[in-house]
Amino acid sequence: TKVWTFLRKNILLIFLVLALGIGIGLGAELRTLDPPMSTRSIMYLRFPGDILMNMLSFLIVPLIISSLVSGLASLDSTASGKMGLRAVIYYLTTTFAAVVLGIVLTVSIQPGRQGDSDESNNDTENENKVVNTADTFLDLIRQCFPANIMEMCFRKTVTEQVLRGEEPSTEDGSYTSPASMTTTTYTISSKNSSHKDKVYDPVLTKIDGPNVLGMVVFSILLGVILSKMEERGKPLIVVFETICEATMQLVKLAIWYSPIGIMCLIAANVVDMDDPAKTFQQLLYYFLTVMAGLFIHGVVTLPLIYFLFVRQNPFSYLYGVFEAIVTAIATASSSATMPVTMRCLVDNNGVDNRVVKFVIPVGATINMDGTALYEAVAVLFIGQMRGYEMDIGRIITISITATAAAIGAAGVPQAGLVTMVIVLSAVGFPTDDVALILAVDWLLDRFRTAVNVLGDAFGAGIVNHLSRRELKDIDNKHNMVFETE
Ligand code: DAS
Repeated sequence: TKVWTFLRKNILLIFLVLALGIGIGLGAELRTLDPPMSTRSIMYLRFPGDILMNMLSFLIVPLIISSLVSGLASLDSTASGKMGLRAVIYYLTTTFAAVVLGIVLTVSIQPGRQGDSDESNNDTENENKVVNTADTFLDLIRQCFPANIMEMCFRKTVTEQVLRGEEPSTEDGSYTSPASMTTTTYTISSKNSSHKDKVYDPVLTKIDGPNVLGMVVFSILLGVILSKMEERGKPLIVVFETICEATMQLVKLAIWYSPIGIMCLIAANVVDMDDPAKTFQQLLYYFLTVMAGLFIHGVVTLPLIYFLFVRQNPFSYLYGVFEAIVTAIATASSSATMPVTMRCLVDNNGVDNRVVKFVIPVGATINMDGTALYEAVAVLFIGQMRGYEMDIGRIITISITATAAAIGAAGVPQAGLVTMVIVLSAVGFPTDDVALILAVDWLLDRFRTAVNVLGDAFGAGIVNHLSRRELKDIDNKHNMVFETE
């Protein structure tokens, strides 16, 4: 019976582990087919995975808006202010710690100088492409103030022309700022580009995505205002609470379906990937440096910080969010993983609902430790490989801009690769140089997304612990009102 209870309790986890294993095995098996699988059959193989991606993406807009509005409306302004401050301090310090770790590892391992580096000093005269760092920051702020609520939820941005150095434009003539890549809704496929050809001609695939940053700002403001309106705010708060509850029920559906989707996503990816032996030849040290950094940050630094604050076993906490980690690896998107993260924290880790509703949507949008670490390593690696001079000034610039670029990256696949142009142009490297690391990016993307999600999850636990007194006060106040009624 003990075995039975264990199985029943962990059934979803078991399914997920099986999904991972079967996905990799199936993909590896299908790769050996002769003739190789056609693009069409790979599409069919991926289909159940696409449905999972859609299910999760569908939930993002209602979940972010309803959870932030109802979460903030249920707190008083001192509690939400304190909680917000704690969360922001946590986000910034952990992101910066990740960048520093990345820099230390890259400077000591020197991945760009290992192996045959026939790339060095080639094409140094490449002129810098359009990206202007100041414009990019302005654009980030611009996104916090969406002009149109519909556009905020269904935005499309144009990135293709930006990367190619042309003037951006949209078919309908609406305005798209030159740096809209900061929350790109596109992904770069590495399929047709090989860093050996030194041609950076990204194939950009459209993913329509919401302006999550704008949504977060709007919802926070609305939540705070509603909380101040007392009785008159109540009806609308109840509406948002109900939407939030219902959406969380929908998340359950997606979670139970996720093993099938994850298995197919992984299998299709394994079938579709370029020959690993060839791909990793030159990038092996770079890949290992990023992976080592992600591993140290995710399994040592973050758990340690959690333990220092909360004094509880960080690894059982990590175990509680395992589903979210696997979903992050399969989807490569922290936004898509957000619903799963929220459920795990409430159901498995006992984090207060109000903290989760507040900290996770914001964290999934701006807190990206994995991406920050990766951007720092990637830019330093490019510098080493090309033989550019890396003085302390440049390293400091990298550490600051990598943090900013990670904050600006949207939670969609390979967004970090696109915002890396900010870091590259800040240190004066040709932005075309991202081509050097393109080949392994799809894989690194999955692991950095997992660390991004882990950072949010630990953050929620820490903020929850630090805010326990305020939360209790609010509960007491509610109880008192209830009793006097
Ligand atoms: N894949 C991303 C995420 O969703 C960001 C990135 O590309 O680094 O977290």
